[in-house]
Amino acid sequence: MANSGAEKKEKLKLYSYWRSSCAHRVRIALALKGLDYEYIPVNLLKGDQFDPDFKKINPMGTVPALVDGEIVISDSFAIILYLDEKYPEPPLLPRDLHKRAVNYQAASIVFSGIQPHQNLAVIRYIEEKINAEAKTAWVKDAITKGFTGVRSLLYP
Ligand SMILES: N[C@@H](CCC(=O)N[C@@H](CS)C(=O)NCC(=O)O)C(=O)O
Repeated sequence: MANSGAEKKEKLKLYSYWRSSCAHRVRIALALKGLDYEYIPVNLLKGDQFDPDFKKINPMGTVPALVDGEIVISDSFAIILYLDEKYPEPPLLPRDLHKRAVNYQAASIVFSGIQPHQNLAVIRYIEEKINAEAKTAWVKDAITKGFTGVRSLLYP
């Protein structure tokens, strides 16, 4: 029983990379909540994400991944919602349903309309199969379309 008390107090662990926008949004949420956590670096440029030990944490081989005792969550949006539900103060989302929906939509544009198109694996693939110019044009297009969408949503 003494053990289960200790488990409850176990520090959160965040597998992260400093240049990862997905990990960055989780770090922002943790900071807003004032939560202490252990930072475990996963160097994406050196290929740490393919390490079999890391793949046991996140079989997708991406950061971020949050470990909370027995619970492992490996998607930034899911992590942020989990943190907001487990630690409700201060809330990350407005109470107003419409404003909340706008927040979800903006988040969705970022996590499904922008980030996957310019993820490391994707841009490496384009560079390898086509060339560096095609990669840059592709990334620029995805980011421009996405942020144009976010701007129209926030400033209709
Ligand atoms: N939907 C996931 C995507 C995670 C993701 O793609 N992370 C990128 C960094 S932002 C990554 O780890 N990429 C590694 C790679 O492409 O090899 C999330 O929002 O957490």
